[in-house]
Amino acid sequence: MVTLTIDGVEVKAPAGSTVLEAAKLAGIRIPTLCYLKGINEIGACRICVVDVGARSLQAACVYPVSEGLKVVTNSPKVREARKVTLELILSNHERTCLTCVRSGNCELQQLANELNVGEIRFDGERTDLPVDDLSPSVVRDPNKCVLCRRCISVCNNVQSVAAIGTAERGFKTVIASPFNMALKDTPCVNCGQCINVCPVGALREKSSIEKVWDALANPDLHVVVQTAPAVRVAIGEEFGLPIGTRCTGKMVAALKRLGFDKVFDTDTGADLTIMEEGNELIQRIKNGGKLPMITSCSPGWIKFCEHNYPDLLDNLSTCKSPQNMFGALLKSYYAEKMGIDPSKIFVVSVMPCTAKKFEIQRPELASTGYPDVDVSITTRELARMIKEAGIDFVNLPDEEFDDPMGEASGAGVIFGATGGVMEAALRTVVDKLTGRDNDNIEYKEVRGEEGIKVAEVTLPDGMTIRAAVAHGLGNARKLLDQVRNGEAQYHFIEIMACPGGCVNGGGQPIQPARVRNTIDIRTERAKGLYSEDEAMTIRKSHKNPRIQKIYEEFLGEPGSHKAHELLHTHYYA
Ligand code: HC0
Ligand code: SF4
Repeated sequence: MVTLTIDGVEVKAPAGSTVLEAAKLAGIRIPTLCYLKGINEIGACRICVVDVGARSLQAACVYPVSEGLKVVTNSPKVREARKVTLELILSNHERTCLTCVRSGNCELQQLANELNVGEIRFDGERTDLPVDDLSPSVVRDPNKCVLCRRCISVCNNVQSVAAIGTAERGFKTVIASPFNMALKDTPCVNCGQCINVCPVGALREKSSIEKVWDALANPDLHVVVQTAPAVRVAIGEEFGLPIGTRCTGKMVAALKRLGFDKVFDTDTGADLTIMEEGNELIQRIKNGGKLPMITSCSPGWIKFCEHNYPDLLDNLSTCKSPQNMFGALLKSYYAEKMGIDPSKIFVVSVMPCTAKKFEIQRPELASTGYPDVDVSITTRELARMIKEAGIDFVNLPDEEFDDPMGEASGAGVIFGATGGVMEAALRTVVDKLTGRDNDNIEYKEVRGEEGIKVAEVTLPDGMTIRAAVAHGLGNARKLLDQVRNGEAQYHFIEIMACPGGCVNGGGQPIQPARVRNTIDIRTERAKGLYSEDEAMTIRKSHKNPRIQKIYEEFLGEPGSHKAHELLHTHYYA
């Protein structure tokens, strides 16, 4: 510990910490803009400057504490320096706040308010750059960019994709893709993590809201919606509820009020995925198939694999993602059952994910002759629709998913957290391999935020299933390099593109740095999913009566010809 004084207050802080961290311990808030704990700690924007008695003011987010250091965070000189910096940023900012997607949730707006910026004294030259909206998932508007570099850090350091970086110098500096390519032409995996860390409206999802309104207004269409596991524990944040609040019933009620003909649960698709993926794993183990088998439900991960590990494409499970399995089933089984022509069924998915917008466009995912899913919107877009429709979300009653596709198990629910797919799969695979209804269904080794998690399950016949889980593509890269080099042997690997899994997907409500710097939002949202699983009576996919019925009435057995036609696919390099 070192002792320093901040604004005359004596503070003890761990050696190696920064002035920003020490100030926090003393209850002193230093304003920041580019700083994002654990992701972007580079002192780029200089909003957090403080006086440490040196020749120039220093950035608190990178300045280390030392014994006897005297720091002043609040003096006319410090306040003026911060204000000038902010006014310079604002002078070249497209200030269309009223119509900006981040209005009300913009860290720059908040900062201007807090620093009491009443006028911008330096209105001068402006950059006017084209907006890149060619990606199916991400829109980049450089005119709103504040050059904080959070997006670069998350893309490079966390995701190890490096689709964006800085280009040019001085006033002309921009964040861009190599050779100024459109994002769609780069190895960008559409994960949207850059959107979630952007403090302003420079990055946003490609909105599909109007397509959904149009479908809902079209009397010729039967418009159904499916909601991903992670949406239910995050959407409440858009309406002021605490992070991780379970809002399943209210979400369903809101969707019914928006006018969807049926409201279904992607978790049912997740149960179906476990039936197919579990069967595929058992077959590969028994018949000497390609191992390790790797999950294929995260579309950001699939694209990453195609770009970076084409040699491992045969290791991917051939299962489509739950979103697409469920969509294919809606346009076949459900269409047949309800007597509706599949061409008239319009499937909307609500996902915590921006890469799902890319996934639904993949030509190989249209096995009924129609796209499995017609439009995919994010949690944020759904919240916008609910607000636009004037629905009082917080005071809605809880309502149930619709028959005949509405039932899901707890295994389907936990898909939304890292390790969830693995845990759900183990619940089924262990039962199938032992021929018993095992009680031990919580695989805590694969839960939590450790970057790479490993579990071993030894069966009564002595066989050990070796499983590994990675979340965030930087972690996936580490694990896959071990697999590639033969340093690690597993039967089954779960990979989710986003750190924390879907609960922290690129389409989830955006929490500002001041929240993310103090709370692990991934853990809070995951807790919501695990508690929903605990509250369910059916917690194994193969015990879900709805799933059993779908196999009985339509698919036959897991891995059947029909299941392969509708629920499986192949990816290409
Ligand atoms: Fe996920 Fe999914 S769990 S990818 O994270 O597998 O997006 O929530 O919907 O499809 O079910 C996202 C979340 C899903 C799918 C499911 C899987
Ligand atoms: Fe990088 Fe993901 Fe953003 Fe693409 S969507 S630029 S991969 S962070």
